[in-house]
Amino acid sequence: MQNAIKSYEDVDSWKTVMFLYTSALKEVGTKLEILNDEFQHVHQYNPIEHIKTRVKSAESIVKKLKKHGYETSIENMIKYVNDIAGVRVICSFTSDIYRLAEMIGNQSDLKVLAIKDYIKNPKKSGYKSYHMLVSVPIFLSDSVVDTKVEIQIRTIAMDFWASLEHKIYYKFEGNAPEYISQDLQECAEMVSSLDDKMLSLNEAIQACLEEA
Ligand code: 0O2
Repeated sequence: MQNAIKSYEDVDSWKTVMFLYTSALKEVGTKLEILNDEFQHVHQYNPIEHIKTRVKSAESIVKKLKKHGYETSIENMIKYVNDIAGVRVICSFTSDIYRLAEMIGNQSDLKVLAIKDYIKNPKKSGYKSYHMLVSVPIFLSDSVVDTKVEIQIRTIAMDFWASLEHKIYYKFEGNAPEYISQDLQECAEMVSSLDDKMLSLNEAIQACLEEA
């Protein structure tokens, strides 16, 4: 890199911003893998089914800035778009989500900037997921830059619903007919019951194993 980055304020080019966000994704991705491996080592159980990372596309960043009434600039995207670096963690059971969130919160070098619990408070659409906005220090040759990453933690069932709903809504560009929104909300309820059922089944199996 030509110019040293001392803080976010020095970040003035698209390439540099993307370099920071990509580095932040690597850091957080590795942390999550270590937590999962440690859990397997101690409890012989993996709370994480899989992890997906992505850097938001330029088009999506501009769309989000416009939606919130901000001009398109590097400064505004750093300030106002919190999910440029996104990690999606897919867990087996709802209980794993809170266990994992606690483990992430206990990492001393991560700062938790905000939490949105859309599991306890689902969105009107029916969307459920646990969002953590964290900042992770990126150690460069002569400076450290705290960089934001949004971590979305959800079960396989929640992810199934969110992925398909996202696709359907994209087709309608947010203006789906009422009966479709209604059906999607019903599907979200089915997905929640499935999660509850799977969790209680798992607890029953654990209890049987302990008795044996
Ligand atoms: P993409 O393509 O996943 O990146 P916002 O409300 O979006 O303006 P904020 O604070 O980022 O601002 O919102 P939030 O609720 O914390 O997180 C937004 C992200 O959560 C979305 O990113 C989606 O990934 C996911 N999300 C939120 N609500 C829904 C929903 O109703 N359905 C689905 N499928 N996903 C949802 P983007 O940028 O919208 O999209």
